[in-house]
Amino acid sequence: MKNEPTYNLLKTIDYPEDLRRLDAERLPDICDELRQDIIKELSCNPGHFAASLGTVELTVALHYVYNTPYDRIVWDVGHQAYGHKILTGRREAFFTNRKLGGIRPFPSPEESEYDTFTCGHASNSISAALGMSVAASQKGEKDRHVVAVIGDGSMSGGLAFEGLNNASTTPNNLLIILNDNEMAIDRSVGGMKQYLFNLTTSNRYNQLRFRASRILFKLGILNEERRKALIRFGNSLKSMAAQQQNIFEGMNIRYFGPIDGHDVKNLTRVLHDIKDMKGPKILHLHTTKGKGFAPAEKHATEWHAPGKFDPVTGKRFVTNTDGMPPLYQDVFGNTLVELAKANSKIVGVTPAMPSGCSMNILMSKMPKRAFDVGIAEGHAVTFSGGWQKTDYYLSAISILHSCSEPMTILSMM
Ligand SMILES: Cc1ncc(C[n+]2csc(CCOP(=O)(O)OP(=O)(O)O)c2C)c(N)n1
Repeated sequence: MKNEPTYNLLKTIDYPEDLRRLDAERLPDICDELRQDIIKELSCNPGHFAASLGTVELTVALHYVYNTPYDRIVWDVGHQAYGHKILTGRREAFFTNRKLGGIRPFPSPEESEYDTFTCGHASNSISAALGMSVAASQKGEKDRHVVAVIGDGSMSGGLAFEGLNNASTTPNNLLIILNDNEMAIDRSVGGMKQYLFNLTTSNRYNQLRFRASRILFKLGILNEERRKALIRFGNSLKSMAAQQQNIFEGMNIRYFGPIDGHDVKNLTRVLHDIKDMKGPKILHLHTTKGKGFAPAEKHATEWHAPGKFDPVTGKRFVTNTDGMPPLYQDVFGNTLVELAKANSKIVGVTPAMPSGCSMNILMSKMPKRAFDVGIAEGHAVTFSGGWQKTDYYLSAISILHSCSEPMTILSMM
């Protein structure tokens, strides 16, 4: 953090149309000022921090390339959208974030026409955006673009797969942006995370292919009709090289990336290039949660929602809890360990909230008896039900975490 942040450029941006008037060369400066603004505001008025730092360049690029609010951006969860709020008419009001009568922490259509869907729930952006995209084509709004922004953690949720499944066969022009920082609140888990990691390793192939198709489009050699045949050819080549089929392209969803989600100028160029391509598309970005604030980059889980902190040193101001009751989640986490010690048939299951519900205590003490199953509440409950039906484990505990209140299910205790 610079000691004296200045917002010379940012203060000229009240709405995205002001941003769109800027020369693309100025975008890195805007990103810098936006990031400093988020850091400064959040240091004294706490909220979700690391996720919004990781989407600064994406936010600027989206509002620069797309004609918002006519074009629609759907944020998954919405905890990464502070930059979006600041650029869409709420810069002056941002200090009231999360305060009584102030602006809301997550996007909300009741607050702004730029907020296209009420956020909070993970994994629903693809479905919501697909609905908007299909409705737009049915209404003949050929020029209206719809973009869903989803994190790699939220991509592990069943609802995201339901959306992809539907997007693959229902005619639409949706763009899905996969914001892959390898983190949910804790580290991302599961096969999707591993799959995305493997895609990264074939990065060079993807970039070459993307550049080649851009040139072919520009030369008029590649058009929409030839595109599908070429994708299939490209897919076969890539699948052969990686000995693995691209899941998205296998579902007829054109895949681009992975590219650096912090290179705002390149990101803007890529968005321009793919904006008007027909059919569903996915753009895979690599980002760093907490980008631009060293302590948050290093410890993204702690800095997911860190409370107040010193914006220069990064020292967090821990509230004095003397005389206060313990946190609900800590009572839960410690009690779970006590119960598990007393009853060997108890296991813990959490849908991507090990630190949020303090099941990480059980995870560190009895790693074989605690499971993070990803952002997948329905699966968590049914998985626990499966345990409960075996002869070995008559009891299972699963935790549902919906934003702030952990809910405990004790089955067959
Ligand atoms: C259905 C549901 N389950 C759990 C949560 C709690 N939660 C909020 S953010 C988050 C992590 C999201 O990770 P990702 O999508 O990768 O976004 P990132 O934080 O990395 O930007 C979780 C689990 C939620 N909001 N909704």
